[in-house]
Amino acid sequence: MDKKEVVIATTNQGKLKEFKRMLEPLGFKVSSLADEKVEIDVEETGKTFEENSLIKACCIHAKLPNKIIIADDSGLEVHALGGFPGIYSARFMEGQPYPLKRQAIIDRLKDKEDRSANFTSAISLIGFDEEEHVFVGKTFGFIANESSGDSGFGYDPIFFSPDLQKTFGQASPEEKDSVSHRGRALKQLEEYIKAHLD
Ligand code: ITT
Repeated sequence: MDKKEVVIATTNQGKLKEFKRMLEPLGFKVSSLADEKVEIDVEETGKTFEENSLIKACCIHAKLPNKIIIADDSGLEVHALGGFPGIYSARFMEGQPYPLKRQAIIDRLKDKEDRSANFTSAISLIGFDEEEHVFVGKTFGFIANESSGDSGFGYDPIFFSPDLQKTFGQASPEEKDSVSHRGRALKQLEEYIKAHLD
């Protein structure tokens, strides 16, 4: 098995784009569920990012047992809202467009002083060796008063990153990857893979 050929178990095109642009320059051959002709709706029954990430990776690994699977479960945690939407970031106001979902978060913070938030990404790796692995990355910031920028996806335009001094929506792909939750989790995955290539 080529240990640098991986399948990204996501239906989220924003995530897929980020995985491709971070992994391909490192010499990985990245394929999507569409490339592998896998169509499956995985039910996220876990209570944490780590659990849901492993559920997704395991489900896809059952369909593609000879492949290395990478899955991501991630979300925005707003501290004044007790970590909401968290693992429900995709399911919150499901079916509504992101501009409305972003505005709903801003509205919920109307009377709150604390606008701090973080993104978390739990990335699973299954099929690389005998073990199941989960790598967790976080990035801290604040919920802006309004959406800015149209780069990235999801909640990026309302997430102000103090590291970048702009929202993720205003950041270039390279800037976002250098400080993002997904970039940080992926760094750990990359280090694990590099240390275990035989
Ligand atoms: P898959 O399960 O198929 O991977 P999904 O979008 O349903 O796709 P999640 O359950 O992990 O995935 O939900 C993640 C949500 O968290 C995502 O849809 C966004 O709303 C938000 N999110 C995660 N990472 C983000 C990022 O880098 N920028 C903006 N929003 C992000």
